[in-house]
Amino acid sequence: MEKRIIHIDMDAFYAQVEQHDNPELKGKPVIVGGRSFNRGVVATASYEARKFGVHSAMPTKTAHKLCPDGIFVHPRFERYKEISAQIREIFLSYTELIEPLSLDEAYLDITELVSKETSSREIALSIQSDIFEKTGLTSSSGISYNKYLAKIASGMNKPKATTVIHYDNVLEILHALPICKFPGVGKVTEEKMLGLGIKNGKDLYDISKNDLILKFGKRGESLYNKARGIGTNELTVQRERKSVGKETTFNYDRNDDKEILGVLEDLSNKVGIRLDDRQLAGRVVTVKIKTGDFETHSKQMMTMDPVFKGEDIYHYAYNLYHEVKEQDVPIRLIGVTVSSIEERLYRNMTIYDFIMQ
Ligand code: DCP
Ligand code: MG
Repeated sequence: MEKRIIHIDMDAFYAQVEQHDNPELKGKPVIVGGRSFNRGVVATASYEARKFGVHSAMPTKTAHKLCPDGIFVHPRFERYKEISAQIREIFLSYTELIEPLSLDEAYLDITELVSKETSSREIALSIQSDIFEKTGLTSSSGISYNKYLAKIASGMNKPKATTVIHYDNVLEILHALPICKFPGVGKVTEEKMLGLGIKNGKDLYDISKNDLILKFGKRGESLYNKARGIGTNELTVQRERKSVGKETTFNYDRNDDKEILGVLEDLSNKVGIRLDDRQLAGRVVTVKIKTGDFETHSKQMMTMDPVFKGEDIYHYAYNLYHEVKEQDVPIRLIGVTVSSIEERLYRNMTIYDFIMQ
């Protein structure tokens, strides 16, 4: 059966986050990356900066030359990860068939969600609007019957676009596509292609499979298929989560129980929120510490009931901490994990509660 795959990719991700969090940067050429003039590299640039020719992986020095009025910003990975997790939650509210590719892009298999009443385009638009509502950020999506075509589609009309490639228009689109836009064709392959006179998908289409294998070895066949709209539609879905944990590394070694327990309580609450959001609970709590001289120690115990509330997790974590922490040995890291995970039938009830009623 024909599948419907969406590829979603945030627009100018890091730069857009910086513009969102600091409205003074809106509408301005923002360049995120290493600010060191001699060694820094651009991670990404806002669309305003791209007009000057600035792009990912370019040395900061070159970006300065091309765009002297650019605003150079250091990346804040924690923030990008946080937004990535929010986006993941939105995907999960549609389907569990998700293959994340990086912080800002993923494939979703929405075959089962498409119906007479709801087209794949409508589903894509709805996901994009949920993302905007939750994060204030725009994204682009591509829809097709396999993965690499969905990825090509999402890049075709960026930003804020939704693009469909189907059997009727696939060859027309692929023929006109510059060779560097084919997934898997990096800088080196592009150079080699251009050297052989292959500038676009049409040039690639016109080369025989044998010649491609001769020139590109094992990848020849895949390139031959890519020129023809042939590719896999099977997602590599992440395995079900086996544990939920949080840890903190201190900026100096700590020994004060009260202080450390405060952090442990905070971590327990965060783990609780994550479990609760996913309607999960777990039967084993583990506390891990790393001492100032990098020794790792951990202790775990079974819980009476499956736990998911921060306060319950902390109750176990508190006792485990006292078992694992040695007096007068400062620690640099503490973490708490809940494992042996199971699903909760109802939002505020564990399966156990349910059976007991
Ligand atoms: N990134 C990076 N170094 C690269 C490429 C990307 O650090 N060489 C980071 C910064 C990007 C993020 O990954 O914001 C996502 O990469 P994309 O390729 O999706 O690029 P953008 O989201 O920035 O822009 P686009 O609108 O083209 O997707
Ligand atoms: Mg992107």
